[in-house]
Amino acid sequence: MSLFSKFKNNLQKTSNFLSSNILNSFQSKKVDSQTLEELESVLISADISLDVVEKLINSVRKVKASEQDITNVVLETLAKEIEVILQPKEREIFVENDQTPKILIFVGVNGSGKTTTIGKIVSQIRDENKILIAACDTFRAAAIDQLKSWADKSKSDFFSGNINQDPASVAFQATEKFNKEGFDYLIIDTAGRLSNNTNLVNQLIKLKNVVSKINDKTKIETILVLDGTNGSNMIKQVDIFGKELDVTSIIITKLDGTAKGGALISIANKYEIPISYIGLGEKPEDLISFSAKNFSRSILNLEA
Ligand SMILES: Nc1nc2c(ncn2[C@@H]2O[C@H](COP(=O)(O)OP(=O)(O)OP(=O)(O)O)[C@@H](O)[C@H]2O)c(=O)[nH]1
Ligand SMILES: [Mg+2]
Repeated sequence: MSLFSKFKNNLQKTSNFLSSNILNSFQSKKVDSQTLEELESVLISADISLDVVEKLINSVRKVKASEQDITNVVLETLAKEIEVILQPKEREIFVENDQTPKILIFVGVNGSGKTTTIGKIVSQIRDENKILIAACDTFRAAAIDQLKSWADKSKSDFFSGNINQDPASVAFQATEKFNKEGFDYLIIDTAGRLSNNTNLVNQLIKLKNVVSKINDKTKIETILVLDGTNGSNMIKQVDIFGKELDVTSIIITKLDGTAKGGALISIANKYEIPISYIGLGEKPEDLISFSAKNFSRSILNLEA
């Protein structure tokens, strides 16, 4: 299956919602205040933020009434405008032929898809790389087992501590192992919540500081995993995690399960942080490098 078909097939909830409602709005084949108002309401319902909606409406306003196929021109105009917003945020974490080792710390609220995303990434890059996976989610035993099974499947090295051990101390030990044994990547899974009243973000800052203290040579990527079905509530999470943890990239999961995929555009518009992958299902191959063009055309049901 081509990369574009994958986008198109798995973003159908959002694209069905958007394209069918936009088609409905422009039944009159006119671009006037009424159709623009209807379009505005459709875009807002897909969890696209107001400032972005305004930009999009302004671009559609310029569509000439003389156009033969108004709806198609409207969809093309929207796709282009959305692509312009998304384009600067495209970013690959694993660049081909880039041999520099990296430490990747995955953060995000519970259930956002951190552990699954790590599993998918490791399955995709294991052939060319020596990977150490560290289970710094010490909150639940099941979390450690879940990560271990992905490590086993991909034949990656696995490091874990004890249940309820301080996550930063597990990260410390894992980084020591990483330093000594010549790995390409250290991938750190963290908990989305903690057993005591410790503030999650403070605990993660501590973990990151510990890692950078015992390894100040390797680049640390902090990757924020967001649950796409949360729609515009994802914004709150970027606000909470983004600044204090100096997040270097965002991954949005579960976009196969929501009609609110438009929220991704709001995030791209609001923050400088790039988007590296999107999750379009539960299988390893369902984690896909983010592409501005594929995303913007798919959610409007247009061809590649
Ligand atoms: N449909 C779909 N499901 C996904 C995707 N990514 C993750 N999931 C599912 O979401 C659920 C939660 O994923 P986890 O990886 O356990 O989430 P987590 O962030 O590690 O959660 P905690 O460990 O509790 O903090 C699992 O059932 C995953 O299979 C995706 O892209 N699409
Ligand atoms: Mg987890």
